[in-house]
Amino acid sequence: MILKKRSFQKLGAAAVLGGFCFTAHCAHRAGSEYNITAVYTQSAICIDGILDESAWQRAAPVFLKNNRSDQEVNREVSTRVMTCYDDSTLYIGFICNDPDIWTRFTQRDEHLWTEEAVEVFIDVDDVPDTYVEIEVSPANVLFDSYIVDPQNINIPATAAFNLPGIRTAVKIAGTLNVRADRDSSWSVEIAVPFRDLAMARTKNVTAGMGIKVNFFRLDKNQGMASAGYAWSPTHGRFHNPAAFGRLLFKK
Ligand SMILES: [Ca+2]
Ligand SMILES: [Ca+2]
Ligand SMILES: [Ca+2]
Repeated sequence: MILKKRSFQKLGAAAVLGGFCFTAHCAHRAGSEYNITAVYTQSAICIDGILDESAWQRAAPVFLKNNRSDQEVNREVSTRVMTCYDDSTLYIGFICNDPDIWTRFTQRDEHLWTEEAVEVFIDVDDVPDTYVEIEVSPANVLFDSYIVDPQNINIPATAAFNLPGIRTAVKIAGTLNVRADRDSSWSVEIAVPFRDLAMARTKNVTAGMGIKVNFFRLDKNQGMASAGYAWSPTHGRFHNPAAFGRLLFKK
């Protein structure tokens, strides 16, 4: 573990002091027009990659756009993202339309962004340069890291960070890594305990709180150009905290 204990403590303290910031000064950022609401659920979410729980039905989806052009993407490669939460856990769901679903990675913290993946950035302490990055591949391989300097990311050091309680699952409608046929979609469920984000000091979030997040996807299909999709587009590198939108918690 290269991330020092001091950094964890700093993260925890800042999470408490910053209070999952939902204050007026947060709204001045470039991504401030992007809001997504996490609906509260008392019934369990089964992390199986199938978004059939009632909470997902109640959660209003957001759609990812082309990260460079800001344009909506074609339906065959469109991406929906939904969020919900309970007293202990934040849940993030992706549904990715995809005619060609593939990935070669098999091990945690491999460089998923060079192939196909969905990504979630979560700024838990309202310090713009520090945030958690989560990626999941179509084979349900996880990359999790804690970014401390978005302009100069030391990948081995940041990837040494692990969210101890994270659970992920992927369900594929199609054939993974069979590239001659035509696939339909892959869906992802991610469960992140709040205690992993706030380092055991902030155990619960409450309605009215907000945290800054962004969602991305990398897609490379046979016969099509490589594409990066974003909720709040950065028009370049994904690592642009100024573009983060806001995740609001509603009971
Ligand atoms: Ca499920
Ligand atoms: Ca694809
Ligand atoms: Ca990691």
